[in-house]
Amino acid sequence: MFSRLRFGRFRRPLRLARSSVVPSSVVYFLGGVGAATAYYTLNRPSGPLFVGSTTKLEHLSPIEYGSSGDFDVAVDEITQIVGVDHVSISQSDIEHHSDSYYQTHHPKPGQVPRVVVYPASTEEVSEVMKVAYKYKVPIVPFTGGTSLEGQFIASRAGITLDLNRLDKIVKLNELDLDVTVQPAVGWQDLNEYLAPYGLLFGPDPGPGACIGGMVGTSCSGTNAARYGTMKENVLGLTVVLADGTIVKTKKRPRKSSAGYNLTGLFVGSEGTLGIVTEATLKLYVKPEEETVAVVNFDDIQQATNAVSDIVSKGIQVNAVELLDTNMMKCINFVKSTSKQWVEKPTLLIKIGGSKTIVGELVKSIRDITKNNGSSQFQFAQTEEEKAELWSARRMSLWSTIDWGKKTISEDVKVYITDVAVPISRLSTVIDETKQDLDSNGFKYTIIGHVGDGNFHALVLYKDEQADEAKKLVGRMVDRALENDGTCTGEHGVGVGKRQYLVQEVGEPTVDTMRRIKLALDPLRLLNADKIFQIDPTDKDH
Ligand SMILES: Cc1cc2nc3c(=O)[nH]c(=O)nc-3n(C[C@H](O)[C@H](O)[C@H](O)COP(=O)(O)OP(=O)(O)OC[C@H]3O[C@@H](n4cnc5c(N)ncnc54)[C@H](O)[C@@H]3O)c2cc1C
Ligand SMILES: *[C@@H]1O[C@H](CO)[C@@H](O)[C@H](O)[C@H]1NC(C)=O
Ligand SMILES: CC(=O)N[C@H]1CO[C@H](CO)[C@@H](O)[C@@H]1O
Repeated sequence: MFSRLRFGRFRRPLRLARSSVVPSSVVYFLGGVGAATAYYTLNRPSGPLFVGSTTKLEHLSPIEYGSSGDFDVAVDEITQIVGVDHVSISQSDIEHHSDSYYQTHHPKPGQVPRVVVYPASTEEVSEVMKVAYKYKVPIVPFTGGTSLEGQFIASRAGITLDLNRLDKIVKLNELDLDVTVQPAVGWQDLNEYLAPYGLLFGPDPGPGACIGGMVGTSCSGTNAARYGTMKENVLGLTVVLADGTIVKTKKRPRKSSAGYNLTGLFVGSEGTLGIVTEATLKLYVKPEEETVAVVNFDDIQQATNAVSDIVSKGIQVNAVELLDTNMMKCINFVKSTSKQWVEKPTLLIKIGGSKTIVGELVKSIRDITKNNGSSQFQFAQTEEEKAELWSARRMSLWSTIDWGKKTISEDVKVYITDVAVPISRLSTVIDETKQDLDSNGFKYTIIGHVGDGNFHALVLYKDEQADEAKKLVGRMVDRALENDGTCTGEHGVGVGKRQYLVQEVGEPTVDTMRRIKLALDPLRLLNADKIFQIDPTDKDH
């Protein structure tokens, strides 16, 4: 009933047991002075940690981090590493790293970082993690803070590692169409830097998002229809693991069959497996011409049918965004653009390529949308109008909130949903969702990256409607899953969608993820409680 395994860089035995002779909790202790060694003793009935292929939640015992004395010593040692100016306990820093208005999941009282640390290099991050590992201090990595599912909540009130000093573009390889950057480079700044070279980087999530967090959530945005999501755009990563080990997943080849795809493992891991300190990204040549068509329909079904048709005919658009009637009303209402728009379901379609290709594409798209009942097909007339149009789309969340504040109440809340389904199912799912929202009296807007079958209902609600809103979101997820979809197309799981992940992929799959988590982060230090539960006492649903 007893097995011995070896693990970790210290090559000390990992002891596993399931007899009732040992105490009932996982016992961690330091083997020798400063040696960061973990002994696990488990006596949970269903078996120890590294027996079998997966790790169920009930196999684990409650997490035990270092004492508050250990924490203080750790902060002292970390201060030696990064310098006193780069360790903060100021109220504004703590708040900035605790929550944001538009997250769908907010921290509970006490779920705030005790200290915010700003390292300056991969080596410093590694040294900091060695200390964190030694004293068992929980760590949350942070870059732009724009994630939406509670991904950066300091659920264990430890250290938040803000990577904003790692903001350099390391190397552009123009001929190879790739660039290596540090994690705090923002996607907008990166595109500004690339513009003079005639190049671009595809993924375009929330304004202010940075590469580190974008790798974290495997984000996408309006451009995914053409350039793919973060998953398709990362060639290699430098990652600091929980014990401070630095790994580089790949060099820069476009393809490789060399071993496990560790790059793919870290993309979308939400800071739970390692800290990204460098990323090599794929770039694209900017299209010679790009134009934006604005197409109105009488109902949303026609619009989604048209998109389905465009996609199934293999017509390459650079982006295709759906805005429902409410969203168009809202843009007009808050005057986010100087122009007034037709208040009908609208597709914004970005069409790009060489001059001749654009001409051809426009013709096909005009035909398809017309055959599917479009009532109007217009182009953005000028560069400014084009820019304004996309900014209206980009501002849609804030416009919706603004609309809610002015028409519902100053302290209105917004629930941002993110389901994605195969494109042929999109109209049904949107339709049923709208009916559900309307019949329950919610105000909302819908925007969608419909080329990818992904849409967001931005549901406005008052505090007293919170439970009802949650149930509604649950039904929306059920609907997406029944239609072979996912609970999150691009925002990730965080804390908010953990139960939906289980519903979507099943227990054995989540248990496999949990095994990978424990293999790389045995002390459960890195962004604890995100994506799935790692502590049986965590009942937060
Ligand atoms: C107005 C608005 C619009 C948005 N639109 C979109 C959209 O269209 N598409 C989309 O996909 N998303 C969208 N988002 C969500 C958000 O922008 C993305 O989730 C983005 O990827 C988060 O990046 P960030 O730098 O803000 O990450 P953060 O919020 O700082 O972190 C996100 C996660 O990554 C982890 N992390 C951060 N840095 C690192 C690192 N160096 N190494 C390892 N892990 C790390 C964090 O611990 C956390 O789990 C939107 C958000 C807003 C507010
Ligand atoms: C590995 O994963 C990355 C990131 O998800 C992806 O871009 C790449 O294509 C994958 N590589 C291989 C060889 O599968
Ligand atoms: C539902 C519908 O009217 N779909 C039509 C969209 O347009 C294409 C032609 O481009 C038709 O084949 C579809 O029937």
